[in-house]
Amino acid sequence: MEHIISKFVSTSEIGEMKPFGNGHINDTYVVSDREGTPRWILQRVNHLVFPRIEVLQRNVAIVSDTMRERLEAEGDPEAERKYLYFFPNLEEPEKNYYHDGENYWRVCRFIPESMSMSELTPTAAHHAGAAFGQFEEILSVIPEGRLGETIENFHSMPFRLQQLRDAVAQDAAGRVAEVQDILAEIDRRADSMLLQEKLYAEGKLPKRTIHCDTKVDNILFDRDGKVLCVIDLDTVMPSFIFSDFGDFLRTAANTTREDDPNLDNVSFRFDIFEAFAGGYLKGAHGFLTELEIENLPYATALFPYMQGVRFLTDYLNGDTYYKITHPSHNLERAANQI
Ligand code: ADP
Ligand code: GN1
Ligand code: MG
Repeated sequence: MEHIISKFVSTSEIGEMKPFGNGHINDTYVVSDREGTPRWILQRVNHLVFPRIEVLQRNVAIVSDTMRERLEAEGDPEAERKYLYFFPNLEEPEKNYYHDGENYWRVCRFIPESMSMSELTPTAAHHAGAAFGQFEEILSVIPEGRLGETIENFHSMPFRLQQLRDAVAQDAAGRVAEVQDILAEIDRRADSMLLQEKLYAEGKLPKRTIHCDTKVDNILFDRDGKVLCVIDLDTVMPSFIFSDFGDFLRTAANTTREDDPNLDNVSFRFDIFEAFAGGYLKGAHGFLTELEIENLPYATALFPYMQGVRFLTDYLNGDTYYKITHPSHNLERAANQI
């Protein structure tokens, strides 16, 4: 590990290193300096999920530069804590990652005195809404075609349903028989969930550069519940704004965590919905169309549904995508979301 981080930071500076956060995809470590102050985030990028690492790392650089330029233009004194900075590879400074022959690694600046919050107050949800709306507004200056697609069809509902059907047909882990009820529930709702693709095909819905993974863990707050920084830029790409609205509420408005197996605990917090929607409309009002605004409630239903489909697909495939802690984990997550 020390060998890897020394590709980005001089070894004489490096102290302790510990696993960090609870992302489902990459392996994340916090690295401290010799005084014990956390200074860097080291990540092993999951290249099974993100096979096009060059495209991915170019995208995150473009996005973080765009954020930095805006913050600096506004003269924000806290700018350094409000965007992700990726360190160049010391041996190949044109690259912001290191390939050790097998794995891909990157290092970004640790955002000091920041925290993830899984349970939000309405005020914090309002700030988060404004932050994601503003994030989309800032990224709207990136010319079309400049960002590559890091995962194809990432939030396409027909594609995710097709993946589920393929998983059912293959039954790789021999689990299809036990999930008939939840499959029937998914089937019953499928048509109504395809609205965004239908509106897009009719030329009524635009694609915009959006975050595409706005779960509540991907926003860092300061000690007063104010948003510091939108993180996890791996999936920033052109898609429908419903993703950013729906995926945040999927996590933040759930009265429990996304993998709570006790479904009695799962409910929807309207106070969080109202506060987040208010903040989002404030941050994004300059560019949203009437149709986008009208369909925000649909987005709120779509994302738990799509996530349920994705978790169930992974369960049927034998847990090849999301990190799990026990064999029924993906099934519990799917039931919770549906
Ligand atoms: P994953 O794609 O696996 O979710 P993330 O990039 O979201 O990976 O990182 C995982 C967690 O690590 C985040 O939820 C957050 O808690 C923490 N984290 C990531 N980057 C930073 C950073 N620059 N400063 C502080 N914490 C961070
Ligand atoms: C993954 O990387 P992380 O944990 O922030 C996933 C999201 C899912 C989420 C479900 C690249 O997000 O799409 O919504 O898990 N990221 C990828 O918790 O697939
Ligand atoms: Mg994350």
